[in-house]
Amino acid sequence: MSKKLIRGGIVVTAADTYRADILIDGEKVVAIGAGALFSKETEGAEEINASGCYVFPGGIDPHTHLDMPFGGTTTADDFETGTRAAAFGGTTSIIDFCLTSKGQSIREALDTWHAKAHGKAVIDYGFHLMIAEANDAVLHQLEDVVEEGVTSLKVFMAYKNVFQADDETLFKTLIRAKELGALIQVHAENGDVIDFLIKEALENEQTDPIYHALTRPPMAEGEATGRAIALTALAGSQLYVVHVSCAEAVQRIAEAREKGLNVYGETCPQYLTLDISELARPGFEGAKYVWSPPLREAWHQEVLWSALKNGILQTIGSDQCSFNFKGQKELGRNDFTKIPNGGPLIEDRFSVVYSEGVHKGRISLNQFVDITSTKAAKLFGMFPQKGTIAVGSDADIVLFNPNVTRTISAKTHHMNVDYNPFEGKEVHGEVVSVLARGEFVIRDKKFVGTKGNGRFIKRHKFGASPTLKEEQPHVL
Ligand code: DUC
Ligand code: ZN
Ligand code: ZN
Ligand code: ZN
Repeated sequence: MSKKLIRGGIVVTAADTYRADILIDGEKVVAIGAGALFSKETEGAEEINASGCYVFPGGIDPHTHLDMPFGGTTTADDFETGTRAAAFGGTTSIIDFCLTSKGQSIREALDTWHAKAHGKAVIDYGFHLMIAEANDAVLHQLEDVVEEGVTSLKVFMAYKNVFQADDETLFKTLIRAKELGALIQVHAENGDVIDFLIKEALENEQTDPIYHALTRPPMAEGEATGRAIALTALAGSQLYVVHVSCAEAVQRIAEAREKGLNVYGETCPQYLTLDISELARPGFEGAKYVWSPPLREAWHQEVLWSALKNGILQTIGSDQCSFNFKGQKELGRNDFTKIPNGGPLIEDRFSVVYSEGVHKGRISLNQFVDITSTKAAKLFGMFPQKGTIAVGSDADIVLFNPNVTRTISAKTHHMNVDYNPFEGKEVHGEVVSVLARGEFVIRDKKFVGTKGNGRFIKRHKFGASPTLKEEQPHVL
C-alpha cells in the first residue's frame, strides 16, 4: 500500500486548528504531528506540499438525489457525474435518497439504488431509505435494512399524491425507528394545505414560477416541522428535519431542543444565500430557482446562519437534484407545478458555505468543518471513520487554499447541467486537491479519480457511536 505525507498545511477539524503533517498509509491516516517526529515511518512516502492550505476532513453531503426520477423526468446528474462534481467541490462522501413506492418491495428499491451507484461513484456513498407506507411487511423488513447499514429513513409530509405519507405512516415509522436505532428524516411542509393553495392559484391563472413560492408559505413548513416534532416526542424517537428554509421551522426545532428532544436540522446553501426575488426573474429564468421548500424573503437567511452558529441546526446538505433548464425546467413554462423541483449544488456547497460563512465572519473555521462534515458523520453513524482527521480514520482529506477567489459558472462547473444558480458569484477560497480513502480524486484542480472507486458505506445505528452522546446534551 502506498504511503503519503501531507506536509506543511494547517489541519482543521471540528475541534482544533493546528499546524501538522499527516501520514497516510493505504486508506487510513496513520500518524499526525511534525513529520520529523515520525521520520522512520515516513520513509518512502510521497510528499504532498500543503503549505498555504487548510487541510480539512472531506466534506460529507448528507442530502443528494442522483439518477432520480422526479416530476416526469430524471435528474441530470447520475452517480458518476454527480460524485465527480462533488469531489471537485471538496466532498468525499454523500448520502443519497433511495426512493420507494407503495406496494414496492424494499429489497427491490435498495437493489435499484445499489445498481445506480455501484461501478459509477467516484467517492463513497450511503443511502437513506424513503418510507412510502408503514404496513407490517415494510416495518418488518426495516430490521434488515438497518442491519445492512441504511440507518436513516425519510418520510415526505408534502408532494400530495406523489411521495406524501400521512401522519399514521410517520408515527409508525418513528416508533419502529426507535426500536431499530434509525434516524427519521422528514421533508416538512404541509402537503394538503399546499395542494389547496396550488389549485387556487391555477384557477386564477397564476402560472409563473413565483407562484411556486407563494403557494408554499413559511407557515406551512413551520406547521409540518412542529407536527413532526410532536409525533417524535410522542413516539420517544429521533428526528432530523431536512432542508430547513425559514424562521418558522427554526423556531420549532429550537423549542424542541430546548426541551431536550432528539431533534436535529439541516439547511442548504440556497436558503442561506438566495431569496424569493430570484423566482421573479424576467422570462422563465425564475424556474432555475424552484426548490421545495421555496426560497424565502431575505431576512430568513440571517436566522438560518445564527441557528447554525448556535447549534440549533447541525448540518448543510446540498439537496442536489439537478435538472437542465433546456428540456427539463422548461416543462413548466405554462404551469409552475410542472417545473421539476431542485437544483445543482453538490459541487459548490462547500465553497459557498466557506465563503459566506467563514470568510464573512458568520461562523468559525471549526464550525465550518462541523456543519459540512463532522456532524453529518456523527448523526448518520459514520464517525470517526468519516468526518474527521484522526489516526485510524479514512484518509478523506481536502487541501483548500483560502487565499484565492473564484467565480462560479456553468461554463466551468463539472455538474452535468446547463446552468448554475450561483452564476457569476465570486467566492473566497478554492479546493485544490482531494483524497478519498488515501487516493487522489482531485489533484491540483484536475480529476484523477476512478469511476467505480466509491464504496457503499455501511453506517452504524443512530446513537451507537460512543462519541455521539457527548455531542448531544439530550440523553437518548
Ligand atoms: N425538493 C427539491 O427541491 N428537490 C428534490 C426534492 C425536494 O424535496
Ligand atoms: Zn427480518
Ligand atoms: Zn425534500
Ligand atoms: Zn431532497
